Amino acid sequence: MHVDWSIVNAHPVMRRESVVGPGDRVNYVNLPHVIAMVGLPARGKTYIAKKLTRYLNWIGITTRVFNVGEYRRQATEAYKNHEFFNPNNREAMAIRNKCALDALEDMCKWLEQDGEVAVYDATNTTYDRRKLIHEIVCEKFGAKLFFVESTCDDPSIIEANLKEVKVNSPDYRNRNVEEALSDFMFRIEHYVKVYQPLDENIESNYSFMQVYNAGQKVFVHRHEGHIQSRIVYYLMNIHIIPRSIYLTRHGESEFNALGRIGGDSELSERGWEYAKMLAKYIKEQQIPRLRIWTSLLKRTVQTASGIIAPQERWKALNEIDAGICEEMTYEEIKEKYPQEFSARDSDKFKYRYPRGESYEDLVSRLEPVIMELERQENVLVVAHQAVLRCLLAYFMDKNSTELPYLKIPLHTVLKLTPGAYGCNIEPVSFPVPAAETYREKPFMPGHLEEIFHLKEGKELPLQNPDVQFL
Ligand code: BKS
Ligand code: F6P
Repeated sequence: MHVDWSIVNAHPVMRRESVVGPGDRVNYVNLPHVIAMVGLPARGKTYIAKKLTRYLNWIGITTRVFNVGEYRRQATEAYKNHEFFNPNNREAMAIRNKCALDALEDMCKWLEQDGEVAVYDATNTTYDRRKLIHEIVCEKFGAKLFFVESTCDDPSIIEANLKEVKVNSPDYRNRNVEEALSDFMFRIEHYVKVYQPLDENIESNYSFMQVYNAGQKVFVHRHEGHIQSRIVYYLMNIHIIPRSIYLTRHGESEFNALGRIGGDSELSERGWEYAKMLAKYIKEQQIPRLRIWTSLLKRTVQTASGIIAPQERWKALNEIDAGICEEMTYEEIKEKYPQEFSARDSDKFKYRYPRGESYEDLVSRLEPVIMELERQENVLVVAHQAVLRCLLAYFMDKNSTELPYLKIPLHTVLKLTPGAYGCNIEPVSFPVPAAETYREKPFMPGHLEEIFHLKEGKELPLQNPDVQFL
């Protein structure tokens, strides 16, 4: 196959000057990484690629998927049938090879500019193909390469995959389910004929991991460095058992009503009202093996106190530490520390309260919570506004600019149900009024809206029950 080597003449080793200031997050990625998927169709490669990418972006590593199937759909007319994937179809093979190389080229270009990790989502099922990837990615481009192979012989998992994602593929837009399934089975057969699983003897110099039956067994060969071990650890912890994760803030606290941030106040009367309704709702739902997680603060413990289910307390779920601004209103912060107040508006994700935390700090503190949530089945997390923004950003794939402004109203449960390629979110609002604690990003840093001007003892206005979750 002809390869245009000019695309891969950059030297990423030399290009990255990392300047780390005090309090900056350490940059774990000094060489760009390529994660190349391996496996037959319908083995969850795209699932792993997307999910892993969402995780790495959330922990602050700039990651992107390059899906060769999408290149193929761009490069060809509407898909006809599995004959396109017949290895003896020379015309189609030329198109497929070109798409594979185009995606590799774009991937290297992206890694050269701003990317840290690229996930190369294709079948990559032959020794030759992996050798080519290794030559381009490692020898020519100088990036690190890690193959992730998914093998699966559990018919029920494969069937779930075919029915959840393959029949909905753009390739089968105008086909019925039976046609799509039968064509896809033939498509898999074309790959089975030429499939060469990763081999620790033949490909002994590659770094790779193999996952059998969605994590029943894992094999790791020559893994190298921090990122690769994080990836192995992450993939060892995920599962595909259907479940839901319920997120809620505590009921309205005394401080919420007064517009004060942080602290450890008790629930207000309305907060207790919510706690009762929440317990009733959870009881009615009859969620199997439900576990309840709260923070160590009184307001979350009180909110969960009426729920009959095993409970765990996590210090990691405590609200963002506002340092010298703890227990103040936004108005007081603006008066006492005007520069701090507007600095926070300028970069809310990175801004760290003096002697306190930033949202970025929160994400690191919550990483073990996310990992444990991945391991669990049904869980209700009772936590706080800033903490839940971080958790929701992980599940809904929101970036660090959107994250600190996500809307998490009081007295609302967000029911998250993981699907094939992302989470479904269903807000459940409860008819108990509560203070409006949401402050939008102002048009000018440091500007404080009228509703937050609270004279002695005055309370915050109430949330508008109609426009709660957007
Ligand atoms: C819809 N899926 O191993 Cl660590 C349904 N299908 C199922 N074989 C999937 C994806 C979308 C996910 C996995 C998998 C699969 C067939 C598979 C999977 C693979 C590895 C890991 C976790 C899940
Ligand atoms: O106002 C309630 C609260 O949970 C405070 O304890 C916390 O400091 C704040 O929300 C976080 O929200 P924001 O980052 O928007 O100030």
